[in-house]
Amino acid sequence: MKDLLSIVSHFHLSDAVREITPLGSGLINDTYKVITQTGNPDYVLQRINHTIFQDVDMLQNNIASVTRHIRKKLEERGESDIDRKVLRFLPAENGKTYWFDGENYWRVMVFIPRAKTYETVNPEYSGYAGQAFGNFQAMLADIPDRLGETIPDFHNMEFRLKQLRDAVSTDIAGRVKDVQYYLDEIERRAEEMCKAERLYREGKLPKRVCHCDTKVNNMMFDEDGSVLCVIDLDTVMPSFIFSDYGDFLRSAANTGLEDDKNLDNVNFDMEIFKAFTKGYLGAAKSFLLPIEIENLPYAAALFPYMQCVRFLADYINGDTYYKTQYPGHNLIRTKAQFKLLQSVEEHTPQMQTFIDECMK
Ligand code: GN1
Ligand code: MG
Repeated sequence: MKDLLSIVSHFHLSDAVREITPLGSGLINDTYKVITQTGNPDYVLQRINHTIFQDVDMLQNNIASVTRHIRKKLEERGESDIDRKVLRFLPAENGKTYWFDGENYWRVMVFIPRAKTYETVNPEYSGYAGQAFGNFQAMLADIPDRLGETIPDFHNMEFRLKQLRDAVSTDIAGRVKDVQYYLDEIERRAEEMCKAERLYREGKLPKRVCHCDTKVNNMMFDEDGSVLCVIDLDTVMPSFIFSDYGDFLRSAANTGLEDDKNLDNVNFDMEIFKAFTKGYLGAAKSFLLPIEIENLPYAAALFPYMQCVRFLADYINGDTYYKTQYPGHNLIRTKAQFKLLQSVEEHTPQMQTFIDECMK
């Protein structure tokens, strides 16, 4: 706490600190709530994982562009309560929106009061989330600044497969022998799953500014269930719209946990799918191309697949990327994501029919 206090002292908080406590469940950065004497406002302190986000300056510049642009849009629309609808980062004493303490990078943002995050949502909330991510993409469509790729090739499936294959050939932790079944299942689908990259190279599929981490817990809901804002902006960058559509469904339409040990719990929930898709298309169909819409079921499969590949690669590499809670955690995650993928695959024809109906 003392160390955290001294970090916070480099930012211009409007009030004295009462307490700093851990916050959230992200797998990458460390997050704390900074509770002030008056609570008006409280703040969020984050240690940026700079092994993963290696260009912190670019990262914070991206976030500044995105939040500035969204703030402007909200103001133009005459929205009220704007500080609860877009994140606001505090400058540190060096004038930047982050502080380097010689070892770690830190940032502070204003805590959004009376807002909630969820690990699971019902269909109604999924509908709101669909609209919110559609709107988020729409608002960012005319962002004037060029955003950098904070993690190069982040959602590039060919690159993720290469990472897995490299991990397999090095086999540094001697784990490949235990996961052959999953490796085979992954390879069997590899070509189909790299479709987006091919369409992009052929000039048929665009990249747009996307959020790229649309896990359900990266969204803030107001007390009445409406969506306030999207958080965790570290990965906002040009990508295929599949990123946002697919990753939300991967997390929200899973009837089990991302790391469920009981695979019977893990299935793809069509009610969540329908509500989210309807909300998303309502907000996004005016700018989406037919090829993007046609491939939404592909996107629903791509993200459990990609996450399966990423968790498995990390397992094989000896658990160096994701925070884990117990030995074998990344393998449990791999299995759960694979089960989800299988369930998505079974539902593909139904998804297609539903999307066609929405577009009529
Ligand atoms: C990470 O930080 P968090 O938990 O929101 C990861 C995502 C994964 C997700 C899996 C920068 O997101 O890409 O989908 O874990 N973020 C990064 O739960 O790798
Ligand atoms: Mg997060």
